[in-house]
This record gives sequence, structure tokens and C-alpha cells, in this order.
Amino acid sequence: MIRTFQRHIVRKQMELSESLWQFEPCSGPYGGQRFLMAVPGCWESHPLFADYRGEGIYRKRFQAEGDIQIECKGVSHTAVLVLDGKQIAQHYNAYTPFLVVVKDLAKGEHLLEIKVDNRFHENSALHLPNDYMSYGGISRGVMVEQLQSAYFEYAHVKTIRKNDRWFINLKAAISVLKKERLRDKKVIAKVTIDNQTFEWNIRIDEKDNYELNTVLEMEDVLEWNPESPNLYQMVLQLFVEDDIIDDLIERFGFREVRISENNILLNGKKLRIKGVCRHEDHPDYGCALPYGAIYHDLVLIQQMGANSIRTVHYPNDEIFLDLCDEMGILVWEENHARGIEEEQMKHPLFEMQAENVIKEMIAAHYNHPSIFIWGILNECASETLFGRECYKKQFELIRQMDDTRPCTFASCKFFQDICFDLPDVVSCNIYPRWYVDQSTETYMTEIFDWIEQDKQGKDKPFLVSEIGAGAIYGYHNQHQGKWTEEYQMKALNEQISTCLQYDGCSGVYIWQFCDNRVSKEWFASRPREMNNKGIVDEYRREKMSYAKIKEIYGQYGNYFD
Ligand code: ADA
Repeated sequence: MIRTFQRHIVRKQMELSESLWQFEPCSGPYGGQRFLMAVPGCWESHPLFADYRGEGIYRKRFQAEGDIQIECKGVSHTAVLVLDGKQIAQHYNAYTPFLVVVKDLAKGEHLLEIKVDNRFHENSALHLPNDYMSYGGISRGVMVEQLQSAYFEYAHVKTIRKNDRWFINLKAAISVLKKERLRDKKVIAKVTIDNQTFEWNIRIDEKDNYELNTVLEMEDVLEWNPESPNLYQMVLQLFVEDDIIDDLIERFGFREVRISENNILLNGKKLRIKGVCRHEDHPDYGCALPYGAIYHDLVLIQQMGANSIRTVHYPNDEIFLDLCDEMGILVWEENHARGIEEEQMKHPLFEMQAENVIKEMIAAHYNHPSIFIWGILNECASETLFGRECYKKQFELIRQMDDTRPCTFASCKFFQDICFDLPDVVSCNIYPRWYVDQSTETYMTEIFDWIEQDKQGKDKPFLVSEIGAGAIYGYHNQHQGKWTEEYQMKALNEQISTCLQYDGCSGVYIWQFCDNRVSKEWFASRPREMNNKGIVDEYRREKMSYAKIKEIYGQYGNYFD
């Protein structure tokens, strides 16, 4: 499964995932042997490779002819694509999609090989030993699509609210593969939204790419919000004379996110965030959670009264985003980085790799109404001048690509941070009662006082982007000390209640939804090689905190007024 709705009726698609591929590890005790491996999936889900860090080759045969596009939604974490023995693409980073167009294939069977690498190699500036696991494998869907002489590359919909009227700004791109077949022909792209249609006449000349940019006013709009997540479809069809040669279906929602003074407004109302941070992680599936397991997480989260998820610390699978769109869950989506210090940010490939994640993330996820904010560079060197330059450049890039959403970063450098003037929303990761032996009230007051003095982040909305405490599922002791379920529950009770009542705080993200595996090269002080601050454990069994959070979140609505 690639998405939760059909994206093409005319364009022929073939999913290569949701099937077994041949897998050959390149090293280790099974190096050179062949196995069957589920795609999408992580090789860690196979008992023989539960701890394999290295390279592996996946192979799949398929039938095709002519011009095709191969899209990988995510390969963890470095991929080299080889088709019929010839390298056609290379991609770094587990968490963003990439595609390659291959022209003039002969009719018949073709062999796709994907060489995957999950080692922390010297060319990897973002995948590092860390407080989460960098798994190995083709962890998201793979699709082959048959292309005609021209096709839709993308369509982005921006919804604009002006004096209670709704407009959409549509940007779509067409790519031409065979100009000679289209020259002097009537080429029309037809866009249908609801019952409005718009036609765009294209004169094919020497160019390979054509861009449409138009604004349409929409009547009787049903807004998207967490209470009523109304979704609309936009159908794009490409005609040559009277034949339809390509199509693209996109889904979006009418909603506006705006910052006003120190509030985040959703369709004009002051939003209160009751959130959780969530890693894509499960002992049975690694980072490749199937649709049903993602849905299960979202139901647990929503039933607990949360209205938002922060995708720590990387962009998530589009199935997750589709479900959030449908279920009305607000998403803080962030680029890939966690705790990268100045020295590591100076890695010669850091800037390019981080920017690529931003570019691929925004291009692919632009239309999801659930995403209400972009986050970058969690807990990186925002206390240094070099770090500041990186934050600045990345925010500029985001704003250039998307001026409809605010942006932020989660800082742990407050009291030294020199970047709070850069984001639209100031966010801090805080751990009173866990790493810091202070009450939440005292700690929050110190931070607010510092922001007031520092002035850079003053008068901006403020979010607690992480707060929490560890607990091992089923662990109790007489004194209810750290790592017991009781301690976690007591700490979270105080932390969350304080944040939600704190004047000037727009909301809170609990660290974290479920326990997650950490890379063993990093494990630090983590029992079980897991980050145990989940309010459910890795199998989604509720710790005592879950019911407590449900009680607290249940007392607060989605808005401040
Ligand atoms: C950080 C970090 C998380 C996690 C957390 C913790 O704030 O952003 O990824 O490591 O701390 O559990 O300590």
C-alpha cells in the first residue's frame, strides 16, 4: 500500500512492494546467501538479521515497456538503484521519497536491484549512532508507473482564507518526454475540484517542463479542522486532442495556519496543542510499520485525547500523513536531525543532506492539511554562530518552498540559544523531574524569564516540544523511584498539567508515545537499549501514565477560547 486513496485512474501503476523480494546480505555470516525478504520492511524483522548493520542487495523482476517512473517512498538509509545491470539512481536518507524516470525500455522482463546500506559511513552526516535506530531495508513502498509522452510531475494546492472567503492557489507541473508526438497538437490540462473545472491550454515547444499557476475562488467550503477533517480531491487530467494520456489525483483540506501575537491560529481560532512525539518504531516491523499498525497507534493517541503528533526526528511515511489528514490529527513534521553538535554540523555533506531532506519532504507532503508546522534540527548547535547560520539557511529554504506554514525547532540550549529570533514558534525540550531536579513550574518560569530577557523569542508562541520521564513497563518498587510506572505517572501528571495551565504556553508534546529501540553504538544510559519514556511500551501496552494523560487531556479543548 502506497497511499490510502487512489492517485491515478489513467496512469498505469504497479506496486512492487507488498511482496517478497530476493535479499542478499553483502557481509556477515550469511554474506552472499539469498533469502526472501518482505518489502516494505526492515531486515531487522528477519530473525537472522535482527542486528545486521551493513549492505544488502534486494532484487525484484517486473514486466514493463517504454517510459516508466520508479518511485521509492523510503529506503533506509542509503540506496543505489540498478536496472538491468545499469545504475539509474542513488539516494541518501531513509525518510524521504525519491524517483527516477527511465526511458525507452524494451518490452519484457526487467530486473531491479536496490543496494541498501545502513552503516554509519563517513558520507553520512545525518544517520549517526543515536537515541533511535537507523534500520536497514526498503522500508516504504516501491512503485512502477507507466508514463506517456507527457505527465504530471506534481500539483500543489495552497488554500487561502480572506474575509471568510476561500481561494486556492494551484501550482502544477507537467513534464514532456516525447515532444515530437505533441507538437502542433491540442494539449489541455483539465483540473477539477469539487464541481469547478479549469482548463489550461499548453503549447508544446522546445521546453521539457511546463508550469501552471492559478488562483481559484471556492464556494461553500467545508473547512478542515481536528473536529471535522473535511477533505477535497483535485483531479488533473491531461488531454492530447481527445485522448486522455495522464492523470493525477491529489487530496487537500481548506485550512489556514497563522501566527498572531503569541498564538497559533487554526482557521482563526487559538490552537491548544495536546501532543505526543512519536518514533516510527516497532519491535516486529522496525521503522516500517504497516498501515494497520500505524492506524492502531493513531487510535491510541486520539483516544487518549491528544490532537497532535510530532514526527521525531524525521519525515514520516505518507500513509501516516494520509491517516492524520483523515482522522484530524495535527502534525508537526520535522526534517532529519537529532542532537547534532557543531563539529558534526561542519561535516562537508551536512548542509546538502539536510537541505535535500527539506526539499523532498516539502515537495512530497505539501498538500497534507494535517501538517500545520515544519520543524528542523532538533537539539542541534543553536548556541553557536556556525549552528545559527545552518538554522537560518534552512528556515529560508522552507519559507521559500512553503509560505503557508509556520516553522520552529526544538531547542535544549535555552539559557544559551542564539536562534530564537529565527523561527515563528519558540519550542523547548524540557525534562523537569527527570534530568533536571526541579518542579515543572519553577523550570518553566526560569525559561520564560530567560526568553523575556533574551528578547529574541519574546512575544512569539511557545511550545513545550518534549517533556517526560522514563518507565519500564511492569516495573514497580516500594519507593516508586525512577523507571517505575508510578514515578513516570506522577512526573507526567505534574509536567502536563503545569504546561497546559501555564500562561503563554500554546501546548505540549509528551516525550514520547512508545518506547523505541536505540542504536547500540549509542545506547548511553538506556536500559534495554531502548528509550523507555513511552507512555505505552514498544508493543503498545499501556503504562499507568496513559490513563492519567487521558484524564488530563480530556479536560482541555482544542482551542483556548
Ligand atoms: C532529547 C531528544 C530525544 C530524546 C530525549 C530523551 O530531548 O530530542 O530524541 O533523546 O531527549 O529521552 O532524553
